[in-house]
Amino acid sequence: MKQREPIYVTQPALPELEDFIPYLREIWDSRILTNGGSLHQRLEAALCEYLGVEHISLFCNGTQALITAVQAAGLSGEVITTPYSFVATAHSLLWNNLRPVFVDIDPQTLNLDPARIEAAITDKTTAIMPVHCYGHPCDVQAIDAIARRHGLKVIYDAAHAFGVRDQAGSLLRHGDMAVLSFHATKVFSTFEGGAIVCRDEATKRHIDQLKNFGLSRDGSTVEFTGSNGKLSEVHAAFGLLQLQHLDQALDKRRQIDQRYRQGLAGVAGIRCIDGVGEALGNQAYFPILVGPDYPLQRDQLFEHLAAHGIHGRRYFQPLISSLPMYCEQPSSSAANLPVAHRVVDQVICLPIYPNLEHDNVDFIIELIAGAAA
Ligand code: T4K
Repeated sequence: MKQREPIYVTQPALPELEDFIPYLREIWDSRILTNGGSLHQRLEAALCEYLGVEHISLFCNGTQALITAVQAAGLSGEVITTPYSFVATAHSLLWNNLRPVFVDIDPQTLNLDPARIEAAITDKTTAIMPVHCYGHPCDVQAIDAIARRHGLKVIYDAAHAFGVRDQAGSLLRHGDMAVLSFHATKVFSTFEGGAIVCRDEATKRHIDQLKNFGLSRDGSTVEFTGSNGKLSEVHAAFGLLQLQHLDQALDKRRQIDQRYRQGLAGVAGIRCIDGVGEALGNQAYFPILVGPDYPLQRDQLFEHLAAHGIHGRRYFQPLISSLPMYCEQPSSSAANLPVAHRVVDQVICLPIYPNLEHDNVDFIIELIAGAAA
């Protein structure tokens, strides 16, 4: 068998290094390195246009953006969220002294199950924080309707959902705010980075102050207990350059996604996750569920792939609700979260990234199908 380089769950698509130099020269010439310089402003404008949203505030990472979004929303008490996500989702609540209340996920979308949300609402609930997991849309209509009925805010953790559209436009236009991650492992990256998409200029101004220590706009005083969430000019420059290549990168992801789906379609016990209500996906992840009809258990398949140099990930194991700082809460009980517990024992995210060669995709498909044969 041909010797292959190890293949990881993702790999950033980098532009030519030479193309980055003019941006660096601009920074060297201006000597403005951070604090909302011109590249930062250009990236905000470019992202508003690319994503089809009106107000965006850039951040140094998605976690700080989430923490600040929650702070800007002025929440108290309890926030309903999903156990099936990266830990940053719930951590952003703890950082704001809020109690996450975990609600189970929908078995089809793996997103917060709207049918279970209302039973978890108490007189302390002030918001819902759903996650568009793997970039696939939550049931935004149902969630937004519940929020309106109960006077709750909605902050979407849209860390995976860059560029995803539903029938009417950007998925990011739902809820009071939507939070993006531009981490190296995301479809659009600024090395580290993130953003809050919000609905009006006043909220954006407030967020811009919160990410800048709470300083007043003229810098003469401090109005809020803000933090430092700013994105530097070098990061913004990389974002501007990445954006030029993004459509091409997304096309390559789509081809790989299609290849996996076709190749795995006939393999009993393997289920590929579809984006429900998605007009345009971003193919950020390729999760499969290894069901009881497959001859190997999930961990056996995971090890089988790893033995052949294919390093998928079991995102999102362990469930957030199983982690030490969350597991004592009543909503964390396994009985409250049966779907999340089942899915987290079945999932493998297979490698997907723009430069993943098609023969490697075929090799991964063969390994999965071959083990079933
Ligand atoms: N909300 C959700 C739903 C999230 O998924 C995340 C982050 C956040 C909020 C918070 O956003 P940020 O604060 O991160 O902006 C990764 C990422 O660190 C994290 O951003 C991401 N979610 C999470 C799902 O995955 P790890 O620990 O799995 O990453 P790591 O370093 O093991 O990378 C995975 C693979 O990617 C490596 O095996 C190789 C490859 N890789 C990675 C990096 C960092 C590269 O090729 N180059 C790289 O620079 O957490």
